[in-house]
Amino acid sequence: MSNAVQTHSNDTFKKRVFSGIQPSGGLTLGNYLGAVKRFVQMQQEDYETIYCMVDLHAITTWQDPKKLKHNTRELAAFFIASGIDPDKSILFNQSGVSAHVELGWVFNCVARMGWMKRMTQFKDKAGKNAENASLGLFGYPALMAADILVYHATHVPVGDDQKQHLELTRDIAAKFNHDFGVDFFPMIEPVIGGPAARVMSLRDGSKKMSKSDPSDLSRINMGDDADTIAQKFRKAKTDPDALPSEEVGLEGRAEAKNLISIYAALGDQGVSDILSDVGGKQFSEFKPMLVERAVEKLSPISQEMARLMEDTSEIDRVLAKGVEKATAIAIPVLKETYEIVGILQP
Ligand code: AQP
Repeated sequence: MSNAVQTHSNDTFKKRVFSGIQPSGGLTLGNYLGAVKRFVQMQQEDYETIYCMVDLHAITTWQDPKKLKHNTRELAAFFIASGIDPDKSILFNQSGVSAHVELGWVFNCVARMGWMKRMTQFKDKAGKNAENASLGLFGYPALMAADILVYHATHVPVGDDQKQHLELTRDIAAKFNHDFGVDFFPMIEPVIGGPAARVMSLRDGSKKMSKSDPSDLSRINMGDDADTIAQKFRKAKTDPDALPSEEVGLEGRAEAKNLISIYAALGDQGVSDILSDVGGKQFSEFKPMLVERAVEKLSPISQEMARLMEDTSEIDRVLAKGVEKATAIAIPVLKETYEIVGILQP
């Protein structure tokens, strides 16, 4: 490798998507509508797509070693069953490509403590006992920046909760480029939006639907059967009023807005189109429509996940191939980064 530092102009980066999900057990409708459904759409568009099971992120909070491998394979099954085609997208687990951690270390040295301290996800996850949180949880966003930038990815589809981490990724790329006088890392474009950018709890419309919520009734899990889905939507919190015909009528009605948004996202429709159809209906009429649509959409995914998990050798083959393809992109970026930083590579 030459000693010359290679630079890039921002518009010469290939259109490349990167995103990941933690195999921390339990997948929700929020992960599907907020993330994976968009991953599948972007795979069909004009992008090279790279999707990752971020197992090293998962261990920033305690993971049972007896379950982590199972959860990683199950997450791969979820990706594939939802429509990620391993021949079109690169699908792999993060720990298989050690360049993530190496670039993550460089970014630990670029990111500032003050930036990290502002991260609301750290504050939420660490809770009141931040002194006892792992150093990994604190440094999570620097590793996340490395996950993305080690592929020179340009677009990152995520749910709304990840917005702040993506802003930090841009800050890290900008500071690196500035400090070393290069134009090496791209300014990523977050891809966030649509009716399901933030799917809320079915029990409390002010909280994100989340796998770690103590109430199972708060979420739809990707493995829930039709009866369970029906029961959870039946019990979902609502208000006594009829549904409005226009979006403005959802203001101040977080639970109603959430159920309508889920219905819209499941059917690839806009919220206003839905409201022009269902405006005036009571929840007792609307909820069965929601159940029908959710079961129709989610049951085939659950069934395919179960099939893939019967013999996991197919998943393991896909991931091994994914690691190979991802490594081929990541290593040159890492080497060039070391070159820029001045690290000796004998
Ligand atoms: N409720 C949600 N609405 C929209 N998008 C969501 N995502 C997660 N929940 C929602 C998106 O899914 C992707 C993977 O997220 P992750 O691996 O970071 O999982 P998470 O955010 O940790 O998921 P949970 O369920 O919220 O876990 P806990 O309870 O542990 O915090 C991301 O793109 C995320 O935006």
